[in-house]
Amino acid sequence: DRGRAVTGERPTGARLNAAALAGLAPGDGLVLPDPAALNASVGLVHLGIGAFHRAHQALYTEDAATAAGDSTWGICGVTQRSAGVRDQLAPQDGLYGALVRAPGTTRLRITGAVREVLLPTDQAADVTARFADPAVRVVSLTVTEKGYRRAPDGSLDLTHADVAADLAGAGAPRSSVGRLVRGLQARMRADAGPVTVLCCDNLPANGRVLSRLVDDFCAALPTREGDELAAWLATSVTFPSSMVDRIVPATTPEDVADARAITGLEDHGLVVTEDFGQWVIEDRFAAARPAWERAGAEFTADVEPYEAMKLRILNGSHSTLAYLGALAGHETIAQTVADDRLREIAEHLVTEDVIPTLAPAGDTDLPAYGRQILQRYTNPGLRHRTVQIAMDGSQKLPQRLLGTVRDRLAAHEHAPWATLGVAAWMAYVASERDAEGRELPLDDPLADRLGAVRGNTDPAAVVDDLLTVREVFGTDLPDHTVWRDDLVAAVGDLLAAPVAAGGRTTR
Ligand code: CS2
Repeated sequence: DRGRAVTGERPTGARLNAAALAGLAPGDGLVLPDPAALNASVGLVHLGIGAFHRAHQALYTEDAATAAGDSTWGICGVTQRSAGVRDQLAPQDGLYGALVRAPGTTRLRITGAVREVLLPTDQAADVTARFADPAVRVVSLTVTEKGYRRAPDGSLDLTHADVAADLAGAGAPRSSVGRLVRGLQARMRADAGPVTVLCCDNLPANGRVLSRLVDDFCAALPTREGDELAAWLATSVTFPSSMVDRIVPATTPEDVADARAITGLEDHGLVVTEDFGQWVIEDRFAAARPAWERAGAEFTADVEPYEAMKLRILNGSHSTLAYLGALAGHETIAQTVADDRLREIAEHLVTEDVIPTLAPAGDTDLPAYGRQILQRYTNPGLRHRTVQIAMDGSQKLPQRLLGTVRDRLAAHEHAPWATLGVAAWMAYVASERDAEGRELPLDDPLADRLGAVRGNTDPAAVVDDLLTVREVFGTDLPDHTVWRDDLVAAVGDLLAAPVAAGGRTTR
């Protein structure tokens, strides 16, 4: 078997925690944290402690701290709204496992990177105290694309009820930007010193995007209050951009059972991921940071080419495969790329449409980078569901596919494969069921608006209606009639017959 590294018997149902950790021995397939990590003090606050953070930045942070022998970088994770992660990790002394699935092998890494989890609606004062703590020198975020509450023009949506409440300042902050700005304000008042705000969401120029939203929030505050805060931010806080990459599907009961088979313990905080990770960070810190370079992160003066490369090649092909795969009745991305016609679409997308739009990213070999990504998708151990990636399409399409479309159109070229990806999103939104008759969920913050085309089988009507969604297509793309006609043709093909079911869409 996997070399079960458990010493002694334990009652079934025993939970992973610090005491149970002492009874485990590292071995084949089981990696344990340095016990000293459990005594680390909090140095980093993370907003949005979902599975992605726990499988990516948290592990880099733990590795960096171990390599540097620095015990001042424990993580305080702040959940967005639900008590889930806090209730999973608190009884486990913050410990959880990352099940790393490579083709043919699985290992379980237990980590102690997260030292505290706070539920902001319940523990607002504790969140504020962390922001105001001089020992905290980095605040990072993964709150997902929709978590930034942007208006169609990219500014902070001041009309959103949560943002408006946070500006009014009554009660605990409810929006991510509000929570961040109110926390920074507490830090200023406490004179707790400079801090770096590090955005780790899949948005291009993510540091600049966040810095602008923070500025918008300050500008909407009463003048004196806003000016004072803006002046402090200008001298004490930086917002570097970063490119993050690691595939982290939702944890399944099978993953939990596999982890249990290795440790004999229940882990309610388990995450599952691949044996690949990348993190490229703009080197612009206002204060100290973990020695992330010792854990494999790369630092660079200009991260934007890396972000465009990753968003357009990986996330662009991921979303395209997710919509095409879901329509065709494929449950996972691995199943989707096992379908030759769908895999070929992703290959064409990367090499013919995306790569010509990209600037060099360091010395990255772009075709090889693209091939490696498509290879990662074949990993049979990752049951990454197409409908999981399909969610929040309105928030994802612009940076994943529409930048490619715009750049190709500006160069007087077609972008047939990226256009097919956009058409697949439209067909997905319009379809109530997949090729096998199973229901397709429409999980999107704009679902009310998008839902108007659900069940509509007229491709021109679907395209023309969805093109008016300014949050997605802006004001330029709807006017591009040639592109609109290409979309109508592709949506027509997909609605008539999804690709794998024999549609005409592969050119
Ligand atoms: C995926 C990403 O869910 C999605 O939309 O495309 O989460 C993807 O797995 C990561 O960005 C990979 O780094």
